[in-house]
Amino acid sequence: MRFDVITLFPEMVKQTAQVGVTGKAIENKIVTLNVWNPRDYTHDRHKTVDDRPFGGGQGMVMKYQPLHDAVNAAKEVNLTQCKVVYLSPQGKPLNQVLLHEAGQLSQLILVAGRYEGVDERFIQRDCDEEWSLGDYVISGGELAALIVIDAITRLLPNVLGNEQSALQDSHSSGLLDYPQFTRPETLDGDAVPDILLSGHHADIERWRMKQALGQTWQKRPDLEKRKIKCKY
Ligand code: 4FV
Repeated sequence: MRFDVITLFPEMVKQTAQVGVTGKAIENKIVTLNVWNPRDYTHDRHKTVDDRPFGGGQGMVMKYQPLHDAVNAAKEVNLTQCKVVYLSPQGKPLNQVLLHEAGQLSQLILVAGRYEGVDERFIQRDCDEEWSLGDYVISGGELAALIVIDAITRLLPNVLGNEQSALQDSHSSGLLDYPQFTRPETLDGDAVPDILLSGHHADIERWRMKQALGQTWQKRPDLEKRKIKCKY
């Protein structure tokens, strides 16, 4: 799968993606990552990518033309299953279902905004969808793009050591995760649940499912059961 990120901070994206699961997936050529800086598609001496908002208001808005040309450059590879997504607080809330579907694409072009955002005509004319990390504002869309890349990459075949672990991730099953424990067995009298030391795998699985259901009911009753059939 190919990821392209349109960003004013290409190095931030490239360097962060080289770490951990995404870095390994890039090294193993399971995913490729290309970054495109709108500033490289400006035609004025000052390489202007933003301007003041019409109608007044604070901050600056990213101009249409550099963004448009950067997206076109990313599209030149001409992969069929391609989607252009703008990351913003106005977007569709990110969740595992949306990310799992995106993992079926050949190319995902992620547009990271800065300042107060981008010219609305760019969203309407050049973007297929708008996605949001959540109902809050961050300084730039790069962190959102990196989260999308990480969350999709771990769902791809042969990325995680044990493919099942993507299936068992919380939210992949539509439930929150069960509690995890590791050594020491007792921490100031606070012991690991006996069942986990029993070696009875069927009983442990049953206990874990009950815990996941309980955690979900208690912490996130809003989660309907999102049964995801991963492709492997
Ligand atoms: C955001 C979010 C987000 C808004 C202005 C970047 C910032 C600046 N992106 N989910 N929430 N973006 O706050 O994705 O352009």
